[in-house]
Amino acid sequence: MRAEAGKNTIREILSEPRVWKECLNELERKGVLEHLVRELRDDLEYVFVGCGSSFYLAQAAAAAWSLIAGGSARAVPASEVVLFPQQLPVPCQPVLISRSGFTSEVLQAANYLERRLNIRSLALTCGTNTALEKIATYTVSLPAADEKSTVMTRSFTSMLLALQSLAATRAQNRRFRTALHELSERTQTLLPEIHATVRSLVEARTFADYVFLGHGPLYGVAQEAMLKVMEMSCSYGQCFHTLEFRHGPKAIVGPETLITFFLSDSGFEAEAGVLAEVKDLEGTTLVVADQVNPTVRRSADYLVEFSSNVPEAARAVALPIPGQLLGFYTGMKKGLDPDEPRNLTRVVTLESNKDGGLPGARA
Ligand code: F1P
Repeated sequence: MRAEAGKNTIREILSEPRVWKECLNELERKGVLEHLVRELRDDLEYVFVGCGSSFYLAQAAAAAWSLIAGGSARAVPASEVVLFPQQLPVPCQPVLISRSGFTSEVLQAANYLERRLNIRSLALTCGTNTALEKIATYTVSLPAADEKSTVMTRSFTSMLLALQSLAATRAQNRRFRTALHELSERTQTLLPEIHATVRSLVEARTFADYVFLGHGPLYGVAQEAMLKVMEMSCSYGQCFHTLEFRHGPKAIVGPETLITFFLSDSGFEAEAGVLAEVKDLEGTTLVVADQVNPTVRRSADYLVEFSSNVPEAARAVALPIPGQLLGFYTGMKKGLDPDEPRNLTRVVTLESNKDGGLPGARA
């Protein structure tokens, strides 16, 4: 294994709270969000679009958007926009998310929305001079959150943070925008403890497979945690809405399966019921929450408790960190290099077909 294995990825994960603050300050200094609130439609359904981690980010953002700004919102993989455009609500307010700004499916979706449907879209990226910004009507870029690594970590949380701040700006909720700054400070303080908890979990135990559970904005967070473990450690991961786990997937529970619960406020009691059942079946549990009660504490083999005291939706920005660290240290333990994940490239670009669309896609 490279002597420098994982150097970039761990540095980028541990920089997240500082980078969040940098991004928020930059957005506020330039008045970017206030301008967008004036330009974007507020009477249409928001459709968040992305691929891979950026799709899971879109899922978390869509759920948080409804909680913070009200109104309906959904997340759609960019490939679905291209292959099944009929499912899109038209008109809508699209938000296209892509760290690189060069992912082919996202570019295809942007072209379809802007040039076929004549819809003005917002692009959110960490790149500069990207292909995406040449298509989208509006672009927000967060270069401070970009990564050298293939896998997305701080770009995921920083772009989610920006979208939450946009939602709070639209809702004229100054308290929420302040809470996002407080979350950055709280997470900075807690980071060494989170780091130590996850590192000791991986050093102490080896698991056959991984399950991640969450509801609301934390479902997208659970999806992303699953992807981090798959990408960085080549392990088998699955993700479900927490209460959905009872409807069949619970059959796989055993000591060799690590089941991570991202506990919400809104669903806390119901989610804690699933946690108790998993413990009764001798599953191994990692609980990630803001605050827990003694019953949940007893059912948590491993516990990350943020005690952030910020609104529930805002915490979705910080809760991905334990999942990122779990993927990182599991990969390192297996002798892999998280900076160079197997089979992956940093950007997925596809040759267009003769009509300029995705290979195999009808024009
Ligand atoms: C999204 C993405 C990542 C994945 C890998 C390839 O890219 O699919 O989610 O981890 O890095 O790219 P982007 O559209 O956000 O640049």
